Amino acid sequence: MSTSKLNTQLLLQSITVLFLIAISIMAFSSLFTASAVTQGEPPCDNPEVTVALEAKNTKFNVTEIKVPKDTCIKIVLVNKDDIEHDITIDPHPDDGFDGINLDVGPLQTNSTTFRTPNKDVTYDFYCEIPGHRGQGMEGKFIVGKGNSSSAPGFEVSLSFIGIMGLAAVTLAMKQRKR
Ligand SMILES: [Cu+2]
Repeated sequence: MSTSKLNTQLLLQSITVLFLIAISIMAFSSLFTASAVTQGEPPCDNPEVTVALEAKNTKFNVTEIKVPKDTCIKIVLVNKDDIEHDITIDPHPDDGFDGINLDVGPLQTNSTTFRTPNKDVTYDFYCEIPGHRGQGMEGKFIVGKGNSSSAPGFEVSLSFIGIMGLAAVTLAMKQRKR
């Protein structure tokens, strides 16, 4: 084998190894990002977006709330009924989201603040007073672009590429030693 051919081969091997290392780092950093989100969102003091809702005749006046992700939200619930209502969003620990549970007495107004998860996702919101959800007191709480089926698949495939990359690097190293 001539020297130039050997050099080209070595260069190609080096490029391949660097490329695989880069992909592995990308995949692993995405795993770290995902685990950082599970730490739980801190409460927020300075709402950037206010969402006002009305409860009347055991109905919410909206069935869809759209909010940006990783944003401090103030939610205001105005109760026009002479019975108690609330607005509940279940906790989603995987997203670092603690959920909300805001009670509002008859003909009262109440508010709370919370930070949305840093993720495009859709949750349900509802009134947890027995029977109210069944009467239609529910809706969709859409964060960012809402649920997208491609995002988790992309992360999984990226991790897969990372693992395969590491395997390829290990193989290349072993072959070099021969
Ligand atoms: Cu209710």
